Amino acid sequence: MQSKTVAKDGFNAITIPWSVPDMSGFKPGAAPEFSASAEDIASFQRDGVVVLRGVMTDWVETLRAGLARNLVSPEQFRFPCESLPEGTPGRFFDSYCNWDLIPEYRDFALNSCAASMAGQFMQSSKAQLFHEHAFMKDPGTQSATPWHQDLPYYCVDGDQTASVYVALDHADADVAVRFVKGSHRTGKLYFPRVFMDGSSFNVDDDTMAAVPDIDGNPDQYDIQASALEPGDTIIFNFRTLHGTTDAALKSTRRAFSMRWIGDDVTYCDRPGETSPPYPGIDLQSGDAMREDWFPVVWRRR
Ligand SMILES: O=C(O)CCC(=O)C(=O)O
Ligand SMILES: [Fe+2]
Repeated sequence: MQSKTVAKDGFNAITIPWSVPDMSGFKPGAAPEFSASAEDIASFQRDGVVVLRGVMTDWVETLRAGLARNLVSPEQFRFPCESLPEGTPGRFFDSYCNWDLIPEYRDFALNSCAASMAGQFMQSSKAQLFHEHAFMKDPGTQSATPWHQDLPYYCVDGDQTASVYVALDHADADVAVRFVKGSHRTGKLYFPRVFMDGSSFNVDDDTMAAVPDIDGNPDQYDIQASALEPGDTIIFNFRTLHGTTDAALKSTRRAFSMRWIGDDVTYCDRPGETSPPYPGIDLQSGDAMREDWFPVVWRRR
């Protein structure tokens, strides 16, 4: 049976240290180029989210194999986290910052059209790889992914951001990740939350507030929720609010999210610990993100 790896602090456990990615063998410009439609780019800019059906179908098996490797020995990879209290039905596993350790993730990062996709949707001249985040919920799980924005967890600021989220299983609309359309444009940032119980952290950051009660006031929010099939891909801004309900999962739900940063993104020295933490990054707020740690995978031609 798979043993549970409970991170020391609930999450963000440094099991193995961060190291500068080895980019040997990477050929800039060799990955296939995505061709985003003007209409989809406009939707993404307006809503902070766009769903592209079936565009990563060819990568589903590769990413599933990578996640399987991650799950065989979670402690051999970075930031393994179990987000269900002991005795709760199901399993909610996630892990991040392993693209340089898991060959299948690396293959996707460097050889798929994901970087060009992110670059085009961000309307950026380049796409820099920030990190990746893999998720798995087992059948029977009845635990919401709490509504959150990703930016408040991160040591970056800017508007040209995109996660390329690839669904690796079918998910009914009631258990798939949902988005608040337009929430990336309000200028508001909300405290990051622990997935285990939804509690806020870094609450002494006076630039942020608690995430509002979105499910209690559905009329006030334009919520996008739709069923997903393996290979369906969601592009969303790091500021876009997203989360799930706590409806029981009937089947396994795996997903792979790759985080990309564009031209206007700079380092942001947040008051509390960020997730991921990047000890030794040696940057000041406003500095460009260093390209040796966060490689430029795509440049506009
Ligand atoms: O799939 C989920 O439940 C959460 C995904 C998420 O929060 C993300 O990709 O940033
Ligand atoms: Fe998220």
